[in-house]
This record gives sequence, C-alpha cells and structure tokens, in this order.
Amino acid sequence: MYVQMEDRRLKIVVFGTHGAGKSTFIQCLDPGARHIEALEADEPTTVSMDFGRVHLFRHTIYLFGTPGQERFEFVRTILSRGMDGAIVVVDATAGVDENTYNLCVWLKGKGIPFAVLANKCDCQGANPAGVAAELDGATVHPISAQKGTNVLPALETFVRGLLSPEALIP
Ligand SMILES: Nc1nc2c(ncn2[C@@H]2O[C@H](COP(=O)(O)OP(=O)(O)O)[C@@H](O)[C@H]2O)c(=O)[nH]1
Ligand SMILES: [Mg+2]
Repeated sequence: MYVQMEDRRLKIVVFGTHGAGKSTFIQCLDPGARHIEALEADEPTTVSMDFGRVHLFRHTIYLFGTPGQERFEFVRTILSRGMDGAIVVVDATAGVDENTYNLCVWLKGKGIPFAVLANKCDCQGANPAGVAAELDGATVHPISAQKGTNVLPALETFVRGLLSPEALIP
C-alpha cells in the first residue's frame, strides 16, 4: 500500500495498553505534542489522548495517541478513520496482553501497515525478542521512549516503508 505522493501528510495512530508508553513516545518525537486528559466522573482513571507532529521525508506525520483502556474502543475507532498506518507500543517488560494481540490481528486483517515498538528497553527484564515471538514473528523495534533510544530511527523505518520510492526523492 503506497501513500499518494501529492498528499504530503500521513496519519499514524498509536495504539497500546495503558502504561505502555504511548504518551512518552509521542512526546519524545514532538516536544510540543498535546496531551489531553479528561477525568471521568466516578472513575479513578483518566481518558488520555495525545497529538503530535513530526516532519520526515518532506511529509508531515500526524501522530494520534489513543486511550489504552479497553472501554474506549469507540475513541480508537473514531481516531482510526483514514489512518495510513499504525504503531503498536508494547511494554517489553510486561509482554503482549490479549487486547494488543487482538489489535495486531485486526490490523493485519484490515491490511493496515503497522510497526510494533517494544518499549522500556532501558529496563532490566525487557524482552523485545519475546514480544516478537508473542506476535508471531512480527517485526519489532526495541526502543526506550523515555531515553529516546531508537525512537526516531524506528519511526523513519516505518514511514519509509509507507512511502513510495518517488516520494523519498528530496
Ligand atoms: N523506564 C522507562 N519508563 C518508561 C518508558 N516509556 C514510558 N515510561 C514510563 O511508563 C509510564 C507510562 O508511560 P505513558 O507514556 O504515560 O504510557 P501510556 O499510558 O501508554 O501513554 C510513565 O511513568 C512513563 O514515564 C521507557 O522507555 N522506559
Ligand atoms: Mg498516555
């Protein structure tokens, strides 16, 4: 699937369970990223979304961070409309949970290109190879969103794959 050359914008939606590091990842790429939190009535947790922008290969990449909690499925559905690709953030110290696994199956079934980021690789016990194995051999990029390790290269590799070779001519 190649993105239209004339459209120099890409919409990438960032998925992942609560606490995987989606907000940290987007903040790392765009220090001016917007983080929106809404406290739910009678709920101890917050709904949080992120919005960031990065310029790569003469394209503007719009990053939408989705709320991780299961009950916000409807928010993810809305944010997912018209996406060019998806990034799935996994806490590599915790492994792949069922929702994340199902999400990857769904993305694959829809033919939506996605990259898996094994986050928190600065921590002891992080197991990016285990994440890849749990996701049936998916390509996994080990990163540390907190330290910034491999964050931009991982995004560049993914975006390069989304763009046609012509789009990459400077
Ligand atoms: N050690 C470490 N902690 C991280 C990393 N990325 C995120 N965190 C921490 O993990 C927690 C959850 O991160 P957050 O970005 O809010 O997760 P989100 O719920 O997916 O948006 C926060 O306390 C972060 O500081 C990382 O690469 N390494
Ligand atoms: Mg968040």
